Amino acid sequence: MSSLFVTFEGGEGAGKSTQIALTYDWLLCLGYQVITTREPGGTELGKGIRQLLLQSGDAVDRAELLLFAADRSQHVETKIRPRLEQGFIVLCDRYSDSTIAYQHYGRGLDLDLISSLNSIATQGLKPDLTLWLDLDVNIGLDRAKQSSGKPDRMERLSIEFHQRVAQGFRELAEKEIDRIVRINASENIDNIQSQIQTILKSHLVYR
Ligand code: T5A
Repeated sequence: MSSLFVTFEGGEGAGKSTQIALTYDWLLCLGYQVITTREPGGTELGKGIRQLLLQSGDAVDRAELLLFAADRSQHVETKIRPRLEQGFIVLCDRYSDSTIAYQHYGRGLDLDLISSLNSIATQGLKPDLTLWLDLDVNIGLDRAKQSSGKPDRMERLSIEFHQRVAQGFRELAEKEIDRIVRINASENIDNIQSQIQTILKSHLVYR
């Protein structure tokens, strides 16, 4: 069975975790070997980094960028790549597109710097498919607030920051039309899942 690396991207509260869980169950029922994982926090080391990134308030922008890169480096080498080599389908909640959207478009850090760090951290591993859950920023932030109760460090940033992030995902999707597929995330949960299954079926057949 051939491997497939699928990333889920989008703004806060876009529904990625919800859809990853449903996609995992569906693929498992179809008999595929599949794992779910996330960034930041997909490894033991990453869990500590996640805590620093989302709960501590004092990382400057470059320190934040380096922490996301460290998390990704550990994640790719110890979890994602080994599972892909074993033929698994890997469903990953956020990956390098999030760094471009949040740290470049959102924070304003240099794109070349981010691209270099992404290459170091991923060692060239790109997703086969990226599902971009596109949702109005205000709706997403409301949903995230309702589900978690207490907003994390990133969710507390200004609406303008989150609008820039959304613009980042839009531009990335325009540039990478062969890899990034837009999903209308304002639909209900079942409709979104059926859009995702339709897209994935063509990838599974194709492989
Ligand atoms: N980050 C990450 C960077 O800045 N740079 C990077 O390089 C990386 C990798 C991660 C933070 O780090 C930043 C981005 C983030 O700010 P996180 O906690 O993982 O933090 O944040 P999110 O990925 O945004 O996780 P959320 O849980 O907030 O959002 P999800 O997973 O997109 O949404 P989900 O599925 O949890 O749904 C949220 C709520 O909405 C409901 C759910 O039931 C839930 O209550 N919901 C719906 N309601 C109505 N209709 C639907 N269709 C719904 N779908 C879900």
